Amino acid sequence: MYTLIGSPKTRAFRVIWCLEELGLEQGKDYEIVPVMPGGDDIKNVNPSGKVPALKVGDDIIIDSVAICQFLADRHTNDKTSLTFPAGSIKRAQMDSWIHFAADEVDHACWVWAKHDWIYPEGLKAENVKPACALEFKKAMKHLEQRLGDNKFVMGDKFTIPDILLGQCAGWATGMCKFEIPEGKVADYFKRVTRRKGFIKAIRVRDAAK
Ligand SMILES: N[C@@H](CCC(=O)N[C@@H](CS)C(=O)NCC(=O)O)C(=O)O
Repeated sequence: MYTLIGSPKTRAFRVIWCLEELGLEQGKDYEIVPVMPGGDDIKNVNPSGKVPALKVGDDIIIDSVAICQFLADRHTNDKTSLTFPAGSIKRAQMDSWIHFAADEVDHACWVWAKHDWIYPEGLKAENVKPACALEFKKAMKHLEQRLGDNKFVMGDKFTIPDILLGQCAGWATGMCKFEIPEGKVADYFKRVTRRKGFIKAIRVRDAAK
């Protein structure tokens, strides 16, 4: 039984989506300790107080991307796979998409959030939010170019970066009010968020405290 530490309203949601895509079930295969950042439950396992973390037996894995990579590697089988073998070109290309999601998309949304509601008044800087909107717009252009006519970022196969990008798109539209360009990019996000795994993860999120 895995223990996911972190409220499903945080980046822990990515991990829930990943678990559900892999066919793992809450209560049977994983449980959630739905805490917000900074409390003792998380500080006891991660000094920064950031969520999520995953408890695997006596071990702890910190960081949503590392957790998703671990789960995808461990639970790949004939029916389900969210990744490619380590050392393959496909794996390196998938990893490149993961860094794109983290550096260009997550970053724009997260810095926006810091300068909107996370930092205290004295630390919020003028013009940072419009700069983040610009960075996001550029990232969406790059996404459109790299995606081409593919169904998912790695082609026909749905993989971890699709989870990261799909979750960030929720922040972008819901929290930051950034625009998702119509056409290939909007269609891609619709495809990703219509998946059964996403719908199940939303149910888990909404049922959590
Ligand atoms: N790269 C980390 C980032 C973790 C992170 O920043 N989580 C947020 C919640 S979504 C948090 O705990 N923030 C508290 C803080 O920045 O102090 C990951 O993907 O897990």
